[in-house]
Amino acid sequence: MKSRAAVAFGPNQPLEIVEIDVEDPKENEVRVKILYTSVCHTDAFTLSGEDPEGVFPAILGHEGGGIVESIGKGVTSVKPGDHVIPLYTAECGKCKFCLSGKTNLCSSVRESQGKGLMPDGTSRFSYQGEPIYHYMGTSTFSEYTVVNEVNLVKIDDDAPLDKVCLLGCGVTTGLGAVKNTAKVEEGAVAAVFGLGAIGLAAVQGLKKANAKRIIAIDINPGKWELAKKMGATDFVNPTEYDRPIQDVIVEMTDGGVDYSFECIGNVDIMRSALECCHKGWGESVILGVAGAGKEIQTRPFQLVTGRVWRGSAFGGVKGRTELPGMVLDYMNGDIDLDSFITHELDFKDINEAFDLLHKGESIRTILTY
Ligand code: NAD
Ligand code: DAO
Ligand code: ZN
Repeated sequence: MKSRAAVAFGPNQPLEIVEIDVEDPKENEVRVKILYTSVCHTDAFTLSGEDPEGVFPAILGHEGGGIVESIGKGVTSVKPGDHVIPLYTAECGKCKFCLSGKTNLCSSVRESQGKGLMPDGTSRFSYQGEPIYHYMGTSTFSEYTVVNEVNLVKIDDDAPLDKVCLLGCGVTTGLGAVKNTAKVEEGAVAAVFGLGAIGLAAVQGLKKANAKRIIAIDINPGKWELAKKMGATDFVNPTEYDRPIQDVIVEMTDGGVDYSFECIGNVDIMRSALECCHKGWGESVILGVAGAGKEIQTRPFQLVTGRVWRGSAFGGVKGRTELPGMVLDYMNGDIDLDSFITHELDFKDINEAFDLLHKGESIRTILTY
């Protein structure tokens, strides 16, 4: 079938809206009509050419919501007409990882997904007869996309897809990092570095966990207002200090925070986030995705003296199991998604959504097909 898509033909080029061909779903695959998508910093990161797994031409996009159009042989968990959210973190429920009870990473389609292909080693997308790569198992920047059944979760039919599409990445990641990865307890003192959607969701998660103090750190003070609305209690702009920001935070907190979250993708700030943690028990969670070849550094003594460094992908959330409940939490008012939506645009203006993110003017832009 024909589909409108925003194709990334090469790194650092604007996306081009073209009409592509989308094949029928094969065995264990589902074709989804995407109704809404938003743009996450990870899409911008891959488009920049810094992503070691980035391949071109590709159809990016991993925060979306839509309706099942057709299913391939063997698909049992969804049917045409179901409302769904694509998942870049698959959940097969059967692999060693899914059965471990220790991680949300699933190995079932990992290899092909990382290559921008479906498990049979081919793509379902083409333009003028040439294949176009998939992205993160989701490719929500196409009106019709094909995903593996394990990369899809059915949600409540009454949930507004133009809002709950945000649970496909950023908000779930921040909330989950606090609840599942750090397991923050009541009364904790925490610092969040970077107040985009991921960091703001971490702030929201900390508020839900009844953290006593939530220190919000960003070089863009335009982010304070939303951070405050989400529950931040203190605001720090690193550009106002001429000494390491970890020293500032350690002083503010009588020795350091119990938990910190790096939500930027900057390896220097990852170090600051670790080193602002309290000796003996402070834990730092890396959420930001750093560029190809970047490495983190600290003195081993920081770990010897009890600080812990962790990382979190999709907030440790198992999408097919947990997302339906999070959608209901939004519908019941227990999760705020609306505050993240700073802009709404037509899908054809997708490059403007990238510009808004780069300029720090948006948190999330909802694009309507
Ligand atoms: P964003 O661009 O909207 O937000 C980043 C924020 O960091 C901005 O507010 C910016 O002003 C701030 N910032 C930049 N440099 C800073 C510095 N030196 N000190 C303090 N603040 C600084 O991005 P986003 O969509 O919220 O994504 C954030 C990061 O999380 C990205 O690296 C993205 O790839 C990653 N991510 C990870 C996961 C995961 O599962 N781990 C999921 C989604 C996104
Ligand atoms: O299973 O080996 C693996 C890799 C899974 C990739 C997880 C990526 C998480 C961070 C990327 C942010 C996506 C928006
Ligand atoms: Zn994302």
